[in-house]
Amino acid sequence: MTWTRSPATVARVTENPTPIAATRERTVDGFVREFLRELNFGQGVDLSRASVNDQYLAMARTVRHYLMVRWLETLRRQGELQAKSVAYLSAEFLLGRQLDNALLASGLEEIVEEGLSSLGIDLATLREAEVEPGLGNGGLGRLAACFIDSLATMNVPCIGYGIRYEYGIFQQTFVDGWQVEKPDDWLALGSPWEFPHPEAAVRVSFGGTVEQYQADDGVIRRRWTPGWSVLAVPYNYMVPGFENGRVNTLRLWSAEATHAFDLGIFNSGDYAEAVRAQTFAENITKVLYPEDSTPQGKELRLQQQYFFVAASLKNFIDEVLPDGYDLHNLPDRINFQLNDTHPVIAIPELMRILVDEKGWDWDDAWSVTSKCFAYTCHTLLPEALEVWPVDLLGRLLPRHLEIIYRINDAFLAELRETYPDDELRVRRMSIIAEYPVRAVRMAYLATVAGTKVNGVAELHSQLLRDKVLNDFSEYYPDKFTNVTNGVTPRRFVRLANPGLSGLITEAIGDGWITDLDRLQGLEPLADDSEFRRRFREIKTANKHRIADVLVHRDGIVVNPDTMFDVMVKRLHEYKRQTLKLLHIVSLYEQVKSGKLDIAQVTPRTFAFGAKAAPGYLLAKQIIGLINAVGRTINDDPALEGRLTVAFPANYNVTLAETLIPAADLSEQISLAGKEASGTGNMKFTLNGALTIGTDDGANVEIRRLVGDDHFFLFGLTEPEVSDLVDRGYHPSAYYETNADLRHALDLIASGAFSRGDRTVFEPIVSNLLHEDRFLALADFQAYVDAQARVDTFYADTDQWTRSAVLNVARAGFFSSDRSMRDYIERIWHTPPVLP
Ligand code: 26W
Repeated sequence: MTWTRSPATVARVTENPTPIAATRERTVDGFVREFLRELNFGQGVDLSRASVNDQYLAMARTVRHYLMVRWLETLRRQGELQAKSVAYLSAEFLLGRQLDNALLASGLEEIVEEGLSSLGIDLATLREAEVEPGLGNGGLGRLAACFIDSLATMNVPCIGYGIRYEYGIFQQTFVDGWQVEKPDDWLALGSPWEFPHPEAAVRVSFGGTVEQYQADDGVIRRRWTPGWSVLAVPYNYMVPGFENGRVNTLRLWSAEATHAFDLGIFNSGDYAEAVRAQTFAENITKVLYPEDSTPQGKELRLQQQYFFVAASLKNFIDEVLPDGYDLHNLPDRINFQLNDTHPVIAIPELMRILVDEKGWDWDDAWSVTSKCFAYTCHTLLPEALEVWPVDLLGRLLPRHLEIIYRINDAFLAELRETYPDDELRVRRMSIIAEYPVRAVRMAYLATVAGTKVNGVAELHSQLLRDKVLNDFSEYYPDKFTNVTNGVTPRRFVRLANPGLSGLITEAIGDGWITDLDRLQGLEPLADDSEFRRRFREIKTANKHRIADVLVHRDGIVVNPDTMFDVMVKRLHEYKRQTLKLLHIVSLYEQVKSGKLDIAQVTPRTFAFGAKAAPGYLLAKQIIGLINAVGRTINDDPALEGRLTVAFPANYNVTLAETLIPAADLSEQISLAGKEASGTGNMKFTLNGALTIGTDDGANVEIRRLVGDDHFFLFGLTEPEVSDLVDRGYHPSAYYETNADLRHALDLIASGAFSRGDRTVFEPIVSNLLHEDRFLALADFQAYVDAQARVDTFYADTDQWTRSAVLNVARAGFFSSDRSMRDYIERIWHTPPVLP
């Protein structure tokens, strides 16, 4: 990559004019002193009385002090340089625990471990005290967290802007095998990683009316008089680069009542109403919506979106840019990256600021606005594309709706010039849908206004161009591009898999941590039997580690001497957890009916992790069924302990970090053409699991890179799926003709897993037989055959391990550092700023 080296593209810093505060003493004694000071003066306890939580909070604050000088320095230099930056706008940042990452980035791991141990404190115990900030649903939120980690590590100026939900993604519990949600009170015991700045709060307004007036310059303008407003209070988080001295900022907004709002009511003497108003304001950031594919069209969600986006734009323009900055140059200074459509309301908001507040001409404002945004789409499911009914939008943001209409009018006029005889096409492309209700299509707005639109894997980007946004890709061929997702190797290899990291570093040095392509250096070692032995030893140790966690965390007993076959992701029909379940049920049925000798069955631990959206009933039933099948199988002596189903509750980033490194087999079995990319698939590959997967999302690229011989491909391809659906898909035909499938489904329907009650899982069976939107039955046999290939392959341990090593060696492409390079080259054009 030339840009990393070419000095011409690198902004240079002039001599530092102000003295930098002295760095903290990076010695064990220095750390111990700082830690005890924090414990005494920060927590107000002495060591003998400190609880684990006291110790954790004191340590976290000590560690962040070490990063503070770097953070201040980064901010100061950024203020001086005014280099082009990325503002990553995302309604979700699924950060995971912060402590280990901060220790790693600052190079303090050993000092802290030693220092604590000299005080008789075990670092591992303190680690466990951290409650992860679960401010995201799944892939999209975790991707945002990986991206900001990579940008900091690559010295690229970036601000993450998002929402500080008081309650993150719900805690999943199982009651009799059924999902029961509990609120995620992650702030209850204190949150040492955030820096609140109430003095920097900004006002965000909603509702009200719009009127026409003649301005002083004689021009007719529109004036928005909002009906109510709230305060947005920023909470800053450090985003430390890996051992490079850079600390970027993540700014999450929290809603509070404004004074004016309180006072007006308070003065009227209605104290209870004043308090109600406060609660109303704070509701905006109270809770993360737990739907990760079907937008509910809830007003509060639109409030959240506008709230964080309006606060972020204002913050950037008023605080980050220097006084008197000429906003005509904004596109040279910033790129607002829209993480899916959730922040797309930022587009009319910038237009409103320029036209209404700054008094610009519409055309000038559009010319700047249409150069500042780029849009990433993360889905292919039509039901996941956000639309906002104009009723709702007009009530909440009347001026923004007007602006959207005007953008659309101009766009449609332009289209009619290009397609004078194709009114049908023009209507198809309208930003405003007319049916079933008049509504704004946020993806279309983002496409019209953005400089670029990207999908998140090659296949996904191609399907966006050819299907979902086909008219737009014909009209704007140059706007469309691909950036394949990636994951940060710091968190998901270096921290999550210390054993493997040590082995890799021993073999090729530690450069891979920031240059993951170097993993290629492991390739020859796949043929080295001693290396394979150690690789296997590490995998086994990782299985013991997760086995330990599962016993203590969930009371689940697993056997580390089995194949770990893992499927962890949100529960969704398109991801097809039921397909894996049918394979398990079929194996069980065949053993019970005597068709299969249990001694012939490869011992496996089938692990699941999945949260269902609380309102997604079928998904919740599938969870109930997995647990029911698990109970039956785990308790059946006929299986001689050879098959175990492990479904720990509340899968989250923390659990992923111990579960993924223990996996032998990675299940990536979505229906082809439905999973935009997947990022779990990449984490497994990097940790030496082999994939059983369809030709979907980033699986396509994983398979191409690791090679067909080291990947278990099965199932219909996307064109085959389209074909079959066009011809008419009849799932019952598979049931009729495939005896194994029929027996498995019949066993579920018989009540065998529900104490004889045939009604409990009837909806799942009947859905599969009569609807099966995601063609699980069509792919069943291919999947079972692929699993048989897995068994045969696994029986040859050396062969399997060799493939696992090659998976790691060939997966360097899936670093989020590479994704960031692609965004920089194809979309942002933001050079790194060298220290
Ligand atoms: C409620 C509305 C809604 C709709 C879609 C909320 C959230 C979404 C997201 C786009 C869902 C999501 O997380 N998509 C996932 O994004 C990952 C990162 O790009 C991909 O790897 C996954 O394939 C994709 O499902």
